[in-house]
Amino acid sequence: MALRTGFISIVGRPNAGKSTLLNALLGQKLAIVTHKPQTTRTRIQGVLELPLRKKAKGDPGRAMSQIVLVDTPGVHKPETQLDKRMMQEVHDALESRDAVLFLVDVTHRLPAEQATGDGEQVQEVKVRTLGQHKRALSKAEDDFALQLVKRLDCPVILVLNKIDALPKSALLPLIAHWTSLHEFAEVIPISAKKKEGLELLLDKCVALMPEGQRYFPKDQLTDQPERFLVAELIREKILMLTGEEVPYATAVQIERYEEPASMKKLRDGKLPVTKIAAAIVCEREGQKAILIGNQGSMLKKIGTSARKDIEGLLGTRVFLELFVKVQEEWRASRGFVEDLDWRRQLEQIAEKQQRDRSLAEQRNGAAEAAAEGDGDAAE
Ligand SMILES: Nc1nc2c(ncn2[C@@H]2O[C@H](COP(=O)(O)OP(=O)(O)OP(=O)(O)O)[C@@H](O)[C@H]2O)c(=O)[nH]1
Ligand SMILES: [Mg+2]
Repeated sequence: MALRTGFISIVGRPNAGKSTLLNALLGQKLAIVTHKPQTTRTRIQGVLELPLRKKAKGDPGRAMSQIVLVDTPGVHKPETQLDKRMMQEVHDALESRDAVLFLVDVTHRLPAEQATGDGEQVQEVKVRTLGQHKRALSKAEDDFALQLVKRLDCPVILVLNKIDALPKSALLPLIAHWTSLHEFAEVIPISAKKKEGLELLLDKCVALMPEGQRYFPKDQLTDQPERFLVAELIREKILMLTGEEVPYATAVQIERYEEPASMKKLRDGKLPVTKIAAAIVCEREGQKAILIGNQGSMLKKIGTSARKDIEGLLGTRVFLELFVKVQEEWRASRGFVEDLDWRRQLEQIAEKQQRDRSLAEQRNGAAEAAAEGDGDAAE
């Protein structure tokens, strides 16, 4: 059987479990995951190599394949420049793809609570009204996300996620509901967290891929350089450790990234060291105070837990230096938001390296010319 290759974008509302699914399919943590919505801000590509599974009794087999999975930010109505950038990332991921996984969090549509007795009536009515309001909001957000996939001309698989948190009897009405709204290529219930239903999902994905050549070398996991994965790990800790507006008003920029010259252990048996300095950018002095914490306690917590994860990722020891900067209303600044994009930062790093190289060449050239001049004078 020939190799099947293609791009599959994972889209859905914030918090649906898109990044959890990407990590589960890859068997490695590539995207950060938190319980807060709008965790992912850029599209993240993960390269999945699947070996051939031969036909057997009751198993049609599976072709050898390379699937490029693309995790995206949650679909939401944009308010700030940052939101617009996030939605642009979703649109970009939908441009170049062979199939799409539309991920739905099944726990969003649990039936309304039932009133239990006279004594609790007032309380129940209140709760129910709030529930109804939430559900109306939720429906508007579902519709908004669905509109995006309705426009696509590629197969869309409906992936009902978090079935571990739903009574089995609630699944069928949900499937009926969603399939009445759109003609999906397949409907697959899964639990990304518990890794249930993933093999079936992969079988369906591979079947939809065209035959072709690999897009990435066999052993490449992602197109995202380590320094940006590091920035994301720091942002994950901020999302987990701070509340209210702070996580949303925060960005992380790597200011210095020095890899060890060799990955060999040092003479004292210790692992080599990667030196990293990162700026945590927030919008207000109040947020800065929260991020630093009492006598630097919060910054220390963020640093310690991020460092552990980064050491695991890089396989070296890590010296991590964090500082907090205020950049007022950065989320409203198009230029700043664009500068945060790692693809753009990579370009800037490459341009700087090119400038440094030409400067060095010019300097060398001038030094050689001066040396030749000296030589001429001496002759
Ligand atoms: N119970 C349960 N929880 C899940 C499952 N998949 C994801 N979650 C949880 O849902 C929350 C959101 O997961 P993410 O993977 O960050 O969701 P996302 O869709 O990437 O979210 P954004 O990046 O904000 O759009 C986390 O708390 C996950 O642990 C699942 O299968 N079952
Ligand atoms: Mg995510």
